[in-house]
Amino acid sequence: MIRGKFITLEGGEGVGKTTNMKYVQQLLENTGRSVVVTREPGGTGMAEKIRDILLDRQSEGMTPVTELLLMFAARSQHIVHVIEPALQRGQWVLCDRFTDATFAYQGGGRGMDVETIAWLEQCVQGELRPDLTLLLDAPVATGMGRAQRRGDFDRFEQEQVEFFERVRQVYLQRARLNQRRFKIIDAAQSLDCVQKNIAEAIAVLS
Ligand code: Z5A
Repeated sequence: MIRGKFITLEGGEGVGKTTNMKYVQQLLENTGRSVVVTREPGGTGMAEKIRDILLDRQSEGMTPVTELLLMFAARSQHIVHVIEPALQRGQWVLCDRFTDATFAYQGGGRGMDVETIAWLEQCVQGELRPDLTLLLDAPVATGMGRAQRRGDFDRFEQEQVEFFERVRQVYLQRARLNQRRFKIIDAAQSLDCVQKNIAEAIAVLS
């Protein structure tokens, strides 16, 4: 059995990850792939409960350490019960956010130590890394403007512009350091242009 590929969508708030997940799924299925679509934090019953705690505005006193550990606790469940079995069955896994988000949000946003995050990454994931990461990148104001039209903010969406600027810079820095894995998509463009760029990136992989 040929192992499947692991594709992640990343980016700041409101850049269009959710909008484009279906499109990427369709592209892959059109080439005959069996695709498992999932998200982080979440993707299993227990991990979705952890997601609820992480996003709940009532969890206001949550410390950055708790937040970081909960992200990796959810990820451990997700990898063992969903991601790894699917890849071993030869399915392709398409995930809305993964560990790059932890480096960006907990590292960049909250200022947690990068080496600690890298250590947790190794403990929880072993050698597992995405084969392709589509980084949807747009100015923070563009993404926040789109997300705000939706109303109803979760615990992360209450953060200030400076927080999301740091998140964006860490994403871009990681993309520069891992050019073979990352494809940066200009998400400020029209949806048609964004999807054309996504299709080109996916074509290289398949
Ligand atoms: N988090 C973390 O801190 N650490 C971690 O390790 C992980 C996650 C894994 C939940 O993520 C939170 O978890 C997240 C980071 C944290 N918090 N934040 N912020 P999430 O992925 O569930 O939530 P999100 O990032 O806030 O997603 P979002 O706001 O739903 O953004 P999106 O999915 O990228 O955007 P969208 O819903 O597809 O699009 C937003 C609107 O823009 C919508 O009306 C679209 O129709 C519109 N749109 C999309 N593309 C375009 C274009 N090209 N032009 C015009 N309009 C567009």
